[in-house]
Order: sequence, then C-alpha cells, then structure tokens
Amino acid sequence: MNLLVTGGAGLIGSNVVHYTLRHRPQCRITVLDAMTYAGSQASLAAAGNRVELVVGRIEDPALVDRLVAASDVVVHFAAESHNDNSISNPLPFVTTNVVGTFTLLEAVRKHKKRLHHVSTDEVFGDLELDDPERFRETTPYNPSSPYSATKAGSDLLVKAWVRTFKVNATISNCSNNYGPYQHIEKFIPRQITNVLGGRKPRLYGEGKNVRDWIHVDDHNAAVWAILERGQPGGYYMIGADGEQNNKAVISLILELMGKPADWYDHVNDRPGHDLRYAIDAAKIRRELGWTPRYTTFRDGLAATIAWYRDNTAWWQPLKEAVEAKYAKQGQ
Ligand code: NAD
Ligand code: TDX
Repeated sequence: MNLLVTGGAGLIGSNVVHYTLRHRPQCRITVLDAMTYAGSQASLAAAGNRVELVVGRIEDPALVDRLVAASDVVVHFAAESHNDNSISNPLPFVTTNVVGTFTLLEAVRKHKKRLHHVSTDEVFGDLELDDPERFRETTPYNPSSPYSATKAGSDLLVKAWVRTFKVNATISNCSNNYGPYQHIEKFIPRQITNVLGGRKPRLYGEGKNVRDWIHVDDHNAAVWAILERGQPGGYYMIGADGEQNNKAVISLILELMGKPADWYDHVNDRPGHDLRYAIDAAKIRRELGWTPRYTTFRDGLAATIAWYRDNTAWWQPLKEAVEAKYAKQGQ
C-alpha cells in the first residue's frame, strides 16, 4: 500500500509514521508537510530513508494532485492545531484547515482514492463539568475557537464530498493527545519542559477545565482500525476515558518530577476557554474492536516525561521563543 500522510512531521503524523513502520512494514509512506514552526524533520529521523518527505503545502492543488494520484490511501493530519495561535492570528487556520482540506478532497475525488480525515472533539464545543453526557458521533457541531471552527468546517466539507460526490472518506474526532514529539507550545510538554528548565508550570485561570487525554499511539491504532475495518463514509469518536482537570495534570507532573505540589503559577485564562471535553468511544470499541493500550494516564505521562528528559536537543532550541510569545499574552 502507498500511504500518503499529510502533516507527517507534526505530533500525530510523525508518530503514525513510526507506528506504521513498526506494525505495517509493508506500507510505502510519503509525507507531505509544509514544515511550519510545528513540523520537525528530527521527528522523522528515526524513520531514516523508509519514508519520503515532500515539503509543500496542502493547499497547493498541483502538488496535492500529483501526490494523491501516486497513493492508494491518504491520511490527513496537516493542520494549524493550536487554539492560542488561532486567537492571536486566525488566517492561517482558515487557509490550511479549510482551503487545504478542500484542495485534498478535490484530488481524492478526481483520482477516486480512499481518504481518512483526522479531526478533533473540539468541533462539538464544550460540556458542563457535571454533564452526564459525553460527545458521540451524533452530537451537533458547536465550535468555540477559530481553530475548532476551521476544523468543523473541514469536517463538513468531507461530509458534503462523501454525500454529493461519493468520495470514499471516513472521519475521526479524537480527544487531547499526549506523547513524544509534541510541540512544547502544548499544555503537557510545556509544563514538563518548564520543570526541566527550572521554570514553574503555568496554569490558565483556575485550572478546573477538563480534557480527555489519550496517548498518541492509542489514537494512531484507532486510525489504523478505521483504515482497515471502518465503514465507508463512517464517523468515529476516539477517546480513552482519560478525563482530568488541568490542575490535576500539573499536580501529577510535579509529583512525577519530584517538585512541591504548589510549585506552579496561575496565569491569564484563554479567551472563550472550553470548559470540558469528554468522549464516548463506544462505537469504535464495539464495531472495530479497538481498545486503548495505555490504560493508566500516570504511566503514559511518566513515559512522556522520560522522553522529554532524554531528548532535550529536540525541544530546547524552541523553548525561549515559545515562552517569550506566551509572556506577551500574560500566559
Ligand atoms: P501539529 O501541529 O503537531 O502538526 C501539524 C503538522 O501539519 C506540522 O508538521 C505542520 O508543519 C503541518 N502543516 C501545517 N500547515 C500545513 C500546510 N498548509 N500544508 C502542509 N502541512 C502543514 O498537530 P497535531 O497535534 O499532530 O495534529 C494533527 C491533526 O490531528 C490535526 O488535524 C489536528 O486538528 C488533529 N487532532 C489533534 C489532536 C491533539 O490533541 N493534538 C487531537 C485531535 C485531533
Ligand atoms: O500553558 C498552558 N496552561 C494551561 O492551563 C497551556 C498551553 C494550556 N493550558 C490549558 C488549556 C487547555 O484547557 O490546558 C488545556 C490543554 O491545552 P492545549 O494543550 O492547548 O490543548 P487544547 O486547547 O485542549 O487542544 C488540544 O486538543 C484538541 C490540541 O491542541 C488540539 O489540536 C486538539 O484538536
């Protein structure tokens, strides 16, 4: 199988490359990635020459047409992915997430290729802390941030291309990922690298916001289950029952890294900050037999802390600039 991975130099895309080389070694992998600030060649170094990296943009129709024509299956991760950036500068989110997905859909439609579109639980908005409901495949879309609005737009484009043009596509909406190769602008690696560098963790607002954490390898195992056994045109929620509030996550990081429980700062909250995400993944468990392998968040987090401790060369050159940007926002 010739697999085209868009956004394969980012967190989930680079991990899917490594996952695929381990578990589906017969695949030939091409990565299309614009190498924005979020993409890193070093994240693909362990794949050596077993992956072809094409540097280019998902909204470039000629390039995307050529790469899709040469592939059998496309997995679409390329996106602007950070909520805080979408608040300070939304335009790249519209270009990459909406126009980019449109460009890919047109190529997939023309060449009649299989597409899996990777999306987020944030398209559904947020839940109250005490709401017994969780997000499921039938939950109405209600995005809050420019990031989640553009991801919702991209999902709706995929749904329209499936219905109107009979494109062979599936969609998954996953909760918050953590693991190796995550950019240090994101919550968990920011706090781990803060502690490693002698800085206190930074908690937005009161820290009562809840995220439903999943290890990136469990996400990618679910993506492969959909590629191999998913219903054409099917939608799947992916989550590992990993709800934690942000304050609890910082407490666990401090405990695992041997720091006092109160060694963190409260900083400015995110405007429009979603309160809680929670995933009901019953459908993918029942229909595709997927189950997460990282059953304790504590073990997954400890392994992730060890990875950042052992790979300072991967993140240290980025740290000062990331923190300077946050400092300007009072975060
Ligand atoms: P990331 O920011 O780590 O990586 C995104 C990658 O896309 C980078 O390598 C970047 O260079 C590339 N890219 C950006 N703009 C591009 C463009 N115009 N053309 C080509 N490549 C471009 O993101 P991630 O966390 O790995 O997320 C991957 C996908 O999964 C995204 O679609 C995101 O919405 C979705 N998702 C992420 C999470 C999460 O918790 N991280 C959860 C659910 C869904
Ligand atoms: O320093 C911080 N302090 C803090 O309290 C940062 C960076 C974040 N936070 C909070 C905000 C959120 O409640 O932590 C939570 C997680 O923040 P992010 O890592 O920015 O993730 P989130 O906004 O929840 O979105 C993530 O999950 C869904 C990914 O970035 C998205 O790409 C994905 O779609």
